[in-house]
Amino acid sequence: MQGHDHSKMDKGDADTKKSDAEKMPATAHAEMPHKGDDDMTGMPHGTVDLSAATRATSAQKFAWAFLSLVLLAAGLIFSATVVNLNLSARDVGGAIMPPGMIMLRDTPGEAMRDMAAVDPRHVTFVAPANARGDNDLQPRLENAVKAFDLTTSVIKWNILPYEQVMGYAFNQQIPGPRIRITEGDRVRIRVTNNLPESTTVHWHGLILPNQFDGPAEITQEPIQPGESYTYEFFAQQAGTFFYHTHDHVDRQQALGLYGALLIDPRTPQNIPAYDLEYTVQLQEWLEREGYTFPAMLMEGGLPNFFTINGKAYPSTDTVNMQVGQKIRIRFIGSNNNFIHPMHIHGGPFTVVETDGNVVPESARIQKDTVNVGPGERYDVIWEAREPGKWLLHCHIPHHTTNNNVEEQGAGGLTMILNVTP
Ligand SMILES: [Cu+2]
Repeated sequence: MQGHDHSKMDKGDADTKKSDAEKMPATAHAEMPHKGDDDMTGMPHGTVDLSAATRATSAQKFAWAFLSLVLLAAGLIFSATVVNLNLSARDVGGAIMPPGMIMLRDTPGEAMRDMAAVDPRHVTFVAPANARGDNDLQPRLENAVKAFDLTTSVIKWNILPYEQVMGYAFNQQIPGPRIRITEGDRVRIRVTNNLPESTTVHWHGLILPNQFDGPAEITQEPIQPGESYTYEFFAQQAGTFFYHTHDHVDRQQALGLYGALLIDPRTPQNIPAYDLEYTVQLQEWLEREGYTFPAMLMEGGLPNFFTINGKAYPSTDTVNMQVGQKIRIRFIGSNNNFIHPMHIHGGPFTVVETDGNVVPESARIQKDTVNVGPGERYDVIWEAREPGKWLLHCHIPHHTTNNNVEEQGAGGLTMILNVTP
């Protein structure tokens, strides 16, 4: 078509258009005789063949292929300097990582699995929105041994009416059920693991045979999914203790695997009298876009929700008291990451027990704030001196917010001691 007479072509075009307009089928025009139709291509008249002009030469094709390969190689080399390309789908397939997690080329798949979100497909129970944790667990008597059953599983749990997390739970509640025994009891606790990963249980602070202490791979084989392990010991202490996972603790305890273990003394202890008691178990949570990640002090792992006994304020309990009454608060450091300076408004309390040990009268101190570090317990007795709503809360203000928002004056690690005259 090169060298085609444009005036002729234009004329032909005009003819064709005219013919089309005069009800000729569009396909028919190729057969139409055209005056002066002298091109050698056999192309329908009026069509311009530009293929020769746009067709790539071999040299051009080679250049593009070479450039593509160079860019691909550069991309791979750059990626290999930044991320770990050795990871396979078997290592981290399906893992959802927290936003902000730093994943460099030396980040192993195990670290990613450790920080990954709870897989929603592993949830086997949805707790009612108003369910509470820390319920009394009743023992069976087996030849004078108090026998308890604990079962781990993945559940959905409301920390607020509108905020549902996916947690690891003992007996489908967070915190796990309260085990309350008496000094001198022999206890047998059968732990069945229904988690997607292995676990164990540690009896924090107790004097017991080493094989029942719980550290995975150190004193026992981890309890594999679907398997059980029975712990048995004699309670020779009294006080406030707790139990928690001791296998991948940074993940599992941060997702809810802990519970109170209270041992009452066989004979009265030398601590001041009190009228009520309340146990406070602390936890940090990381919940983003419907996924629950184990909160931890790693980039991307910082918590945005905080709970007392599995609930964030304003869903925490309110304790009703009367002026003159005394309450024993048992603070349990079931929190995994932060030291929480727990403060009570309305006057000082007396620290009567630390880590399950009675504070001798001569060493007893009064405070209004006590730092509850991970693993620590503080038993304090607070007297209701004035009527009103007295706050019990963490004194790190971010820990008294829900996803950085205050609701009804507070959030997270806050609860109310409501004192009437
Ligand atoms: Cu705090």
